[in-house]
Amino acid sequence: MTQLQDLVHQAESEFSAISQPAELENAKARYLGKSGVITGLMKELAQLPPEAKRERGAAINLAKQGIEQALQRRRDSMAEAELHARLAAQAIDVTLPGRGQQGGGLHPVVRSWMRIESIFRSIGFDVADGPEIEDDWTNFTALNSPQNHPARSMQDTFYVDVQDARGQPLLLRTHTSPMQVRYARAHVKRYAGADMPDIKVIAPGRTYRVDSDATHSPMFHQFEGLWIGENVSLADLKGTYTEFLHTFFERDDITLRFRPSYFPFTEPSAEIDMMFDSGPLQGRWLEISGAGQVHPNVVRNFGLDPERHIGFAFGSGIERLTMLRYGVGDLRQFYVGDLRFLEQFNSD
Ligand code: 2NL
Repeated sequence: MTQLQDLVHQAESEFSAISQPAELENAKARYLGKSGVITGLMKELAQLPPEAKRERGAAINLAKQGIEQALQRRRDSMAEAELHARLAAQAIDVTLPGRGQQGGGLHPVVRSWMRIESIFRSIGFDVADGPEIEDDWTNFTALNSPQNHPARSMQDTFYVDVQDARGQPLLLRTHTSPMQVRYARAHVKRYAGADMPDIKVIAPGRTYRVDSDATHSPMFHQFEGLWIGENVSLADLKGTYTEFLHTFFERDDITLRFRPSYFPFTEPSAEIDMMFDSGPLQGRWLEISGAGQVHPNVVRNFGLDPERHIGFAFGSGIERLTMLRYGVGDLRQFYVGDLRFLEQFNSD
């Protein structure tokens, strides 16, 4: 092998041992640069006779081309390696199997809420709606709650730092009653006394109280019922609530008990207790609702004469009814959003 072929091979193996572009450019200078090996050989040509000069010059040129090609090959392969490395680093594994479509479901409290609405609609009740941020008059005063009632204190109620037209701070409604107050007043105004149909409405929704432990959540769901007419009695309350419980729990072997109690907005007032006559909860009295005959002051605040209009109201917790229907032991399960809990209610 000639000295020039050796030189080309030496350059080739030197280039291929290099992995950094800057090093490759240094190596190039050693062969092809101003004081490089090839340039040196070219300079030596001057001393040769013309015939040998041409021959030697052609051979050096060939070697120079060989080195330039080796350089270009190494540049190309380095660029390609760099591209591969970049693509590998940014790779998206398109072979990963998809997660598929997850079926959503309704929250158990919402399922109860919907069942309650449809049961009461089926026996002639309308469904009211209203704001969760209420004014003091509609949430408390209209419902005959005295100014010094503990429910009106900062410790029991979430107040909002905004005042209403009467200069009272707004609050998060502490019960669903204010929806019924609004509904009843709008109803009375609409019929202006002439041939007014009964007020027969339920009001389901979120309510808020400063309270949090195993059996109390600062936000919970309630539904209240209100039936006012010229001849509505506590017998109607008993019939209505019994019918509701039988339909809600899908069973007739339930015993009800009305136990005397006190609420500012009803007189007389009662707690409604229920008992399953069979099954795992058999024989245990369960507090299920508050109720009573609507207080004359509340009837007056609806814009009606309590000597002529009379009726009843009740209020129950939707979480509590849902726990009894499905056998849920801890109220807090409803609020943590654990799918292993929630998924159990998607098929009833
Ligand atoms: C309870 C007590 C009750 C009412 C709610 C009511 C509503 C109006 C007028 C009069 Cl607009 N009363 N609602 C009456 C009695 C009891 O609920 O502790 N429920 C869980």
